[in-house]
Amino acid sequence: MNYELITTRIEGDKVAVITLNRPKQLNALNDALMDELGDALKHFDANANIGCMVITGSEKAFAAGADIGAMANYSFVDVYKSDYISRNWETIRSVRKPVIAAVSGFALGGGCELAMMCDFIIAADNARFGQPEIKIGVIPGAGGTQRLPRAISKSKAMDMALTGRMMDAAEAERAGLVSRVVPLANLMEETLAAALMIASYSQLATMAAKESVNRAFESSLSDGVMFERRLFHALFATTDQKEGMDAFVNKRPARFSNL
Ligand code: DAK
Repeated sequence: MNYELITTRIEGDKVAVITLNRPKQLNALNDALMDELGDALKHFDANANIGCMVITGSEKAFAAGADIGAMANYSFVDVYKSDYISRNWETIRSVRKPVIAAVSGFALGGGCELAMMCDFIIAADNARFGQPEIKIGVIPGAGGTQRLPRAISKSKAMDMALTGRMMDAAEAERAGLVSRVVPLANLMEETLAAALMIASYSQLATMAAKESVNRAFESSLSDGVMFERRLFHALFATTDQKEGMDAFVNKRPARFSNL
């Protein structure tokens, strides 16, 4: 896979790591980068060996937002008629395998929104999150005003979107935006440990867990619980359920086949 604005690698046969790679622009997200990211995500999602993906950036920036220079001269007609960058930004939402964001440095604007589109965020202690679009005369455009209030409450989301201030890693963890904060030096080690653990389980179960948690944001509690119940029932039709439970009963490690 030949990319110019991202790099990819496989860890432990089962985890794909995608690194955003526009360091001089603090990984500002342009159309070409989002095309490459979408392509890599689709490729790894379709790879039967891969059980989990990680998206990361540099120590200084996960991503400092959508590329402001590229957007600066667009008119309403340009962005509305072309459905400005919805096409490649939405790809991550169609990925069925778990995706972890490993965030160090700035995750601002579209960078914060990209991290929130991942299934969970592990943050380095130098991470800083924000939706500063208000400072450049616009508002978040990739779900920031919708995912932030779900993640951190209306009050904090309003504070972030209206003042454009940044939130440090400790505040992000307190607010529930990130699942854990780790020292910068340990970010990849801790993220890979989590990703390898996820990838060691049955892909059928991890995909079902992801689908079911995501349903919580789209349905009533009773509909969501019913959705979960049916997926839970369905997993009893899999070889991996028999293997996982037999392994537990017989005190041996499970060997999942994704069947
Ligand atoms: N775009 C383009 N270039 C950027 C950039 C960005 N978002 N952020 C930083 N850079 C560039 C800087 O211009 C600078 O380039 P040179 O001058 O060296 O050529 C280089 O990266 C280093 O930046 P600084 O010199 O500014 O570095 P500092 O450490 O002093 O400051 C900073 C770091 C992150 C605080 C600062 O760079 C900054 O405030 N950056 C802008 C952050 C921002 O406003 N982000 C939000 C952008 S709007 C949508 C999807 C997404 C979006 C909209 C719609 N759809 C699907 C429809 C998203 C919109 C946004 O994200």
